[in-house]
Amino acid sequence: QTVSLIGAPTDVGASVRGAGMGPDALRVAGLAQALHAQRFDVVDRGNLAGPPNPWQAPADGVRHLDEVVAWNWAVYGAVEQALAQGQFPLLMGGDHCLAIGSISAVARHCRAAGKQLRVIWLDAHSDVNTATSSPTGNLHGMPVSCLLGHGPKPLVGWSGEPAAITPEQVDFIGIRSVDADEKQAIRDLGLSVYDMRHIDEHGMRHTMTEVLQDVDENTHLHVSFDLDCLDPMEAPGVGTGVRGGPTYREMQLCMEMIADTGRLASLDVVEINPALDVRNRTAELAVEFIQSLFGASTLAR
Ligand code: DIR
Ligand code: MN
Ligand code: MN
Ligand code: MN
Repeated sequence: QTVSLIGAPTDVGASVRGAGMGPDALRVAGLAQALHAQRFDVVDRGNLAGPPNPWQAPADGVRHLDEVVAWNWAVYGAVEQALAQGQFPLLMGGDHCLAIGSISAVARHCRAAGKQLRVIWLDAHSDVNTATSSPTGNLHGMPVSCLLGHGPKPLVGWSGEPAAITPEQVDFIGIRSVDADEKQAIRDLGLSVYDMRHIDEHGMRHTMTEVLQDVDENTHLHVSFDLDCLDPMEAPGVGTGVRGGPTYREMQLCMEMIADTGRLASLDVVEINPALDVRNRTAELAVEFIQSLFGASTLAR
């Protein structure tokens, strides 16, 4: 299959600058070459264009709404086009607000193709704030709400339905930072949050077995991979790191178990911040995990 690399170099959804350099960090870390070595065809579509970061304070509870809409619209179009061409869209962010456009396009595609969409959200944060609940106003903390139909109006309904996904379609892994009102939202919506305590108690293997148990031939698996999911000891190049994340080995197992389903069909790799990184280590780490997601294993050919 052909993997379509889509660069979205922006940090408009964040309040720490630098994630806009993520796409080039992944290129420099050899993402295309790594996938090519795994015998995938790779097309790098280059970077999407969008507005600069105006660096303004939040208005009505959200920062940079117009810019976030513009960037997501570009992402939506590129992901939609890749899927229409039968390619695998790999979004290189950019901050996590870009998952709104990416997953909205995937949801629309799945409905047209009669596929069952499942989203795996790998993150330290639950990203289910709204304009009223958010303590920061940053839209990278709200993409899940937007996808569930509860975001600011201009960011909702892009999939062609009021909500791109329902709460049953998303599982969160690695969570350890949830704002006060997000806790209530998680309960009210009935979201499946496998937090770090769950992973501590049950292990990554059991956790992923639960998450993947009803994936079948008709499933389209989308992974939305926020690099701050990892422990900051492993991945220092992120804007909002939280200690106590999965180890390198735990995350590798998570990726390998997803790969084993054979159903991974689209991917976001977001929140790499080269301005805070150590010799591009976080992008290099991301490339290793992406290789595992695409089926690399120590002993299999
Ligand atoms: C925080 C941080 N919960 C917020 N969110 C982040 O701003 O809503 N998400 N960093 O990745
Ligand atoms: Mn996130
Ligand atoms: Mn995060
Ligand atoms: Mn369990």
